[in-house]
Amino acid sequence: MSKKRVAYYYDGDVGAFTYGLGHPMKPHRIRMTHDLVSAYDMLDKMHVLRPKRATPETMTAFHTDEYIHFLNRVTPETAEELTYHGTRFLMGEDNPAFEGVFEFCSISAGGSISAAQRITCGAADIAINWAGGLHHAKKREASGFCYINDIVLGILELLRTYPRVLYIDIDCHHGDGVEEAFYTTDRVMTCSFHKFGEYFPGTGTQEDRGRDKGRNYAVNVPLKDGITDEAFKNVFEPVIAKILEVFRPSAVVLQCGADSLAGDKLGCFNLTMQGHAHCVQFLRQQNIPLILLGGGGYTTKNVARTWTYETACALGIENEIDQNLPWNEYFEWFGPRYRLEVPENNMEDLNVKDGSLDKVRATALQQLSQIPC
Ligand code: ZLM
Ligand code: CA
Ligand code: ZN
Repeated sequence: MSKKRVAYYYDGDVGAFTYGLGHPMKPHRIRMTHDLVSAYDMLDKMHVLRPKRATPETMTAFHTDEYIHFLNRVTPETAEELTYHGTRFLMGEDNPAFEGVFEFCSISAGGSISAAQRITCGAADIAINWAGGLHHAKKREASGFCYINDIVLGILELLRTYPRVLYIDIDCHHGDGVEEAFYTTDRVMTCSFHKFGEYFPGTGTQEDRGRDKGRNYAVNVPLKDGITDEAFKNVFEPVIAKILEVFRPSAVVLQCGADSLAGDKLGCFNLTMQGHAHCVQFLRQQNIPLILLGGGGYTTKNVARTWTYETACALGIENEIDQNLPWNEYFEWFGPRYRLEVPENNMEDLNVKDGSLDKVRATALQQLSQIPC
């Protein structure tokens, strides 16, 4: 497998932001990931870059002026007043007006925009921004822990150069914000794998497949609890292979939300680190420019393990990496085994039991067969 030029975006300030006591989203996991990547000596094998922070103006390529103006000035103290008593812009406890929220967003979005620029200028084959992947953010409001849609901003940057961009989302939640942004265009195909049924945000059925010119260019793969590596691969590979065949993307953006891992605090799938990373390996071998983004992931030690391993996959060195974790700043968090692994658990896979996975795959492939050649 040929070597690839990898650009890795990281801002040392990102780990210090906090959504507030008890909030499941912890920016500190980005720092844990970076520490582990560093302990594995991967930093000198790639271009490590601090992203330029996104300005309010660049954010308005997708978001409304009014929302960006709000986000740029809101503080914990003024939130009540500026949200008109919680009726606009933010979504209750999911999206608190935490200290430094705009700066956090500018780092996250700056990383994804910079990653896209690094790809379009031809300086990298793979670009990584683990602080990105915040797929729920809407044009005029925050949603589901996401304020600025760094993914949409990154894809818009890619569209300045490339005719077609494929977005793939393996976060346990539906990638609704990205789907909505590109719902009526045939230049971006979105494909989300997610838990569906009494689960946030509640969208992403296979009936939702795009509108007007974008009809059939939004692909949804709704899943049930407990999906394992094998079952996931058996739907991911054929659907993505078919998309690559009919859509022929110039670049791929993969949202690597880690709440699809076994044992996640909010997720309900049963993927191992290897099963999750298989998606990265599969896309890397297609030789199409690739952007890897973060996303969800609420059992932070497993997030750090998996995004570290996926960084190794991007570099093509995953087979050389020691399964015993090297000493690092957060070593004790990784006990009792101190290994680079996320094992599966004994939950039942409700997708396979009733053959629902076969139906979902068949429906997705049938939709894709309607894309003109
Ligand atoms: N309540 N605190 C995934 C985004 C999932 C909406 C139900 C809030 C939580 C959750 C927040 C400490 C991605 C919903 C939940 C309680 C209305 C969601 C703050 C616990 C807490 O203890 C908590 C005060 C909080 C939020 C749980 N919220 C779990 N699930 C989802 C949003 C984001 O992974 O896809 C990408 C990054 N929200 O279910 C409620 C309906 C708010
Ligand atoms: Ca998803
Ligand atoms: Zn999620």
